[in-house]
Amino acid sequence: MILERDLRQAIEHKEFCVHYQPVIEVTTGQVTSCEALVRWNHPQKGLTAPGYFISAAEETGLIDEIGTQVLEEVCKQIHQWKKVPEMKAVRVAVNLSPHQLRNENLVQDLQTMMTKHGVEAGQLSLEITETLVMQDPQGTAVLLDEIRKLGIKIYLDDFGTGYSSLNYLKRFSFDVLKVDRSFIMDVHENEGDAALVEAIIVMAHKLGIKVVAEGVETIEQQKFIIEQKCDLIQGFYYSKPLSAEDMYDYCRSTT
Ligand code: G
Ligand code: G
Ligand code: MN
Ligand code: NA
Repeated sequence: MILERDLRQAIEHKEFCVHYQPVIEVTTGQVTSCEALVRWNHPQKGLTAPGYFISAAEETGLIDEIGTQVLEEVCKQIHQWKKVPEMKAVRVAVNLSPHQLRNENLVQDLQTMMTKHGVEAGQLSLEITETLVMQDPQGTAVLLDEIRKLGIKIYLDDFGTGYSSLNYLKRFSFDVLKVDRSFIMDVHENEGDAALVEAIIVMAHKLGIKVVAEGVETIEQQKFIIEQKCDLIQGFYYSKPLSAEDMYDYCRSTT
């Protein structure tokens, strides 16, 4: 069990770091973006994944401060990568918890960090979930418009697992939709999943939204996804989440 005290101490000691999972653009085969995934470099347990601490961070509200550290780290990294030919076009998407979207300083904080680190429009994106949108559709719509004005693209994460109405897809004009990995898992052997994934991609494209297939692990899944004209692919088939250094090596080896 994680204690609030431990999390506070971890924030104070800056024990969080960020890993990056490459996202491959199907038409070029290049890494054009990645997802930032927070890790806790725990003094005893070593590097731990969000599954271990995110819910505790959300319940205590400490996710706001962790999120700020993550955004700061990502903005710094974008600034570093801008100097490197293989990395300067790689965009970074950061996950946001519902709690963070309710923080009234969010837009100001994002603006401040982008200016401080010279992050330009298009370099930073945010991933939010359907659950979050559902909690306050009206308020979220207004907020997302403000965020978009900063040049930040909005991804709808874990698509298909929540309870949101299809109507939201139209109303919120998301830039990118991420098909949840539970639909991808059996896509090449389950007709129902195949039909759903196919339909999601067609629908998104008609609405002008790009699609990421998450959790692609095998060549069979990859082939199916490409046949369906999915735009982007993320998953262990290409790479697990990597440290910034390893991400650089990965991009260098694929360009
Ligand atoms: O344990 P695992 O790595 O599978 O957990 C991934 C989950 O943690 C995903 O649902 C992802 O959205 C969430 N997550 C990863 N990094 C961050 C982050 O920086 N902030 C927030 N709020 N959630 C994150
Ligand atoms: O909820 P979200 O989509 O943000 O979760 C991202 C999580 O999914 C990360 O923890 C990442 O490690 C995990 N992930 C990424 N690719 C794969 C994959 O191909 N298979 C599995 N099982 N998990 C993956
Ligand atoms: Mn995500
Ligand atoms: Na997801």
